[in-house]
Amino acid sequence: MNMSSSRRNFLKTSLRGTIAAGAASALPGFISANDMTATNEFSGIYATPFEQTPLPYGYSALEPVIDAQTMEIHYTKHASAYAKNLKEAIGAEGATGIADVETLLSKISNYTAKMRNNGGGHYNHELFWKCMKPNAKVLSTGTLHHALNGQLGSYDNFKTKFIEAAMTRFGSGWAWLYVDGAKKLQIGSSPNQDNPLMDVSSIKGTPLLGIDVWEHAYYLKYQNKRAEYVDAWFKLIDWEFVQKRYDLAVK
Ligand code: MN3
Repeated sequence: MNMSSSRRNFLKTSLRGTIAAGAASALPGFISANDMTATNEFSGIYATPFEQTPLPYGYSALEPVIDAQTMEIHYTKHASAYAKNLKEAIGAEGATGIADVETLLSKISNYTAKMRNNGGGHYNHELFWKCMKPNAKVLSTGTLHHALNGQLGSYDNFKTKFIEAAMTRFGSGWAWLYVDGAKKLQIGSSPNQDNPLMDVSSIKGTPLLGIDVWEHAYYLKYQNKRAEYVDAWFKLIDWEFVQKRYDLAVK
């Protein structure tokens, strides 16, 4: 790439960021590029790319809670299809100038059901993989622990409510811990591949932690026993990652 084309690309990228920031900043609880510091950490957490990123661990790493076959099918078939179909919709609907998935979701009402289902599906899975890790530690200190105790009563109360959200979501969907427009912690669920970033969602804010309760996420090992899957899933939560998201969401 010569100097002038690389400068053109730089300007194009900067301009996209500016437009995206302006469009997104009006939504409650949405973290826009305006709020981004210069750190890559921030953009890595709140500027999801349109391509599927590598799974941060092997397919068998989350056993025995999630079996290797489920992980492999989930990542290479389901999640990869969302990313592929999202790319198609972006091309077909002239959305190529949008900087990141968060910005797209904040104005998803302007697009088709294909964009909504696959944009949400791609974002939700990219977040889901990162919310889990092998040998995860429990949350026992820090600002998020403090906020869970202060705003939701206790960690145990948070867990009870989160499980309730996951269990009462009829059919397929997601349960969330998220930060609303007033920077308060909230628990809720969304149908299908919707999430709190979407302008069409009945719950709105910045997701911190999400669990996939589609049957494809657990059926091979747990069959119809969603409650056992959700309860076991708590052992996998990467609280250090969720803590980082929380700190950035409320600052
Ligand atoms: Mn899934």
